Amino acid sequence: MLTLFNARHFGHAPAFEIFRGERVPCFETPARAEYVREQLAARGHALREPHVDSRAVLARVHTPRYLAFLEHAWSDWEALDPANAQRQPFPSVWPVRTLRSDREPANFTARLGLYSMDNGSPLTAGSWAAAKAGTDAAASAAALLRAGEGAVFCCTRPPGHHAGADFMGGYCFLNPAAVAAQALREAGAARVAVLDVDYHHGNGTQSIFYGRADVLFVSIHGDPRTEYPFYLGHADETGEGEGAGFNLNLPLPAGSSAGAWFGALDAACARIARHRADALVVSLGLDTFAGDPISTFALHSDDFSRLGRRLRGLGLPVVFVLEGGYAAAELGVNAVNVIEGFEQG
Ligand code: SP5
Ligand code: ZN
Repeated sequence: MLTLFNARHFGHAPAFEIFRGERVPCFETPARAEYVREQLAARGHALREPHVDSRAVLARVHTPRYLAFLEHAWSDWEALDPANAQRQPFPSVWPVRTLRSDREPANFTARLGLYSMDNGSPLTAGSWAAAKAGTDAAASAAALLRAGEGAVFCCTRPPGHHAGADFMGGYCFLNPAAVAAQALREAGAARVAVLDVDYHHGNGTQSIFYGRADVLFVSIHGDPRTEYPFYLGHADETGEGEGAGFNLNLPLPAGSSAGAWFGALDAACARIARHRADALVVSLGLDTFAGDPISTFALHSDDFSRLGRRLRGLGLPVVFVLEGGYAAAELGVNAVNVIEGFEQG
């Protein structure tokens, strides 16, 4: 399968994240994309560089003030204190209920909190460039589908599906899956479906399209009562306004088996078929793998081939976007199993 590789991903290499108040090594590492690249090369898949600048479509997915903040966040941070070049900024204050989010404070940490849903998304000097190259890959994939390509895989990091119109979170800064869906719409697809198979609910993507009927969002994920991102992803979230009926959440209890997961996939595929979509975007998180260090589902490597085959059965052009998956050494095999399962149909 034609793969767009985000070569800027390496610039996003945070030194640590915060877990239970302690500094721990990041789960979301550069090695992840490198394992996928190695496996793609070993199994004969061609890699290309993204060729489309996503700037225009990016501004229709994310807000201008969030994009301006993110693009300049690192230089603003460094300008506060030269020693900050060696420090990772983390938010410590957030505008929760009753506090105002319409006014952007001048204080850097207050701005970081305004634009963050958690303190789990470490920002580094190269984060903007890496995330932007990821949305460039997504826009490029949409252009390739318009030109007649049947499927394109975006091998990119950091991931994106937790990033909303104006916030980062869950290791995500910009949302390439949302950019791919929006770019496909602008390239002439009347209806697009987004299927999110990451272990975690794609709260950012859901929120971006929640009021729209042209982009259906379907997600299979760990029940938010116990699993991140906790505050979105319930079955009663079905869309609002014109988007009513165009959001389908299929939460599964932590610890669910592969059998239960593929049952939910059948329901997801039935809803996508009913949408009569012209194209599909798959948020391809592989943290449903039994060996994932932060998740609790039980898919094995051959289940990912089965996932690819099942998606091919929809008969749609597809943009695959890499999302989560933290068993890094197995990530390449699992991702390429989806790709080849799809190709072999
Ligand atoms: C894209 C994506 O998969 N983001 C996931 C973000 C999850 N952030 C919360 C991580 C909390 C780690 N919990 C570890 C529990 C180990 N028992
Ligand atoms: Zn995830």
